[in-house]
Amino acid sequence: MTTVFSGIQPSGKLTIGNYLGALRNFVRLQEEAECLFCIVDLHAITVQQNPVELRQNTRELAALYLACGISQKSATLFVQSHVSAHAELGWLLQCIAHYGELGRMTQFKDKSAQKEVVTAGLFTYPALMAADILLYQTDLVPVGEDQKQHLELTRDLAIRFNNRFGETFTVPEPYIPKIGGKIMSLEDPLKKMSKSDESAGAYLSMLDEPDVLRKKVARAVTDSGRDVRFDEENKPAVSNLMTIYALCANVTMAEVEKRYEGQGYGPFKKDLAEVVVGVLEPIQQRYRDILASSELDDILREGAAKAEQMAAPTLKNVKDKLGFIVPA
Ligand code: ATP
Ligand code: LTN
Repeated sequence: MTTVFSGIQPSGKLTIGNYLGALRNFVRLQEEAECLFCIVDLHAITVQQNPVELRQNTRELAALYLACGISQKSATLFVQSHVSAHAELGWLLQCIAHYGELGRMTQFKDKSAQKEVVTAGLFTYPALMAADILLYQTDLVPVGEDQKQHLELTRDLAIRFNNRFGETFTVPEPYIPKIGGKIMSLEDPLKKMSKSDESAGAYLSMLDEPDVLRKKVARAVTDSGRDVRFDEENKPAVSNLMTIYALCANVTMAEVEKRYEGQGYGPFKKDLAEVVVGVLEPIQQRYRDILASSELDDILREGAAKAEQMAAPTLKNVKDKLGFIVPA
């Protein structure tokens, strides 16, 4: 059976980009594969986090996973710091990764660019991500397009380790949706939609109130002209909105173009807001119910226990291959 692993950082409110690029596909994959989904709190602290907020964001992200349809019966949901094998293999892979290749990661370059303080953890971040994935002999990693380079590094580290020490890790494949792999900002269609954008108008948060979603869609930038036509090069803003529409309404791009032919942007944006609200409102309702219940902590405890068991043989094998002795 195929093994799937993915992780999301508890570093703020998720956007519709996180949902369409990643989470939505997690829900689909859990029906057909052995799935592990992780809340990667160790990754979140590569930039400064407020402890009170981190604790809250972690529980909220767990509730959101469940509200989107991740089920304890079909998948293993857990918090990264609950399974110490992640930090442990993370260190071991830091000693396999090269300084130069980590320095070439564009996410590191972007995230360190405007910062006064850059932690060593932000730099070695991809080695920990590789550990997350390789611990479970993962075949498939569903992520957004921005993670492609990290996945390539993960594959390189697996291959390097296997070549040097003998077959140890499965070499994983990325699973990046062709449509929705990179949802763009509502204010600047050349920038990725990001939950850490300083302007809240740039993203649709999964937990924004319906009226806030409607306002943000109404204010989203469009391109010159008035045709609702998919053309990423000449109409990046409208094409991005059409992508969100097509994915939320489950229709093809051709169908979106047909529906709004000759109507201009106004009616399209009005309907887009309703289509988005239609997807997010039921998730928000379930989210509130789950967050208020006590089942969350039980699910995370059971998830960690299961993940720990699954990770143990790989970690043991890696230590053995490296030449560590077993304590007497
Ligand atoms: P930030 O934007 O705050 O830097 P992030 O959203 O990129 O963080 P995560 O929350 O860990 O970081 O991302 C979770 C998943 O969502 C990843 O698989 C990532 O590739 C995907 N993702 C993030 N932003 C988008 C986007 N705009 N479009 C599609 N997928 C995205
Ligand atoms: N680096 C990813 C989050 C992440 C991840 C993972 C994704 C950490 N570990 C393992 C897939 C598999 C991000 O910043 N979005």
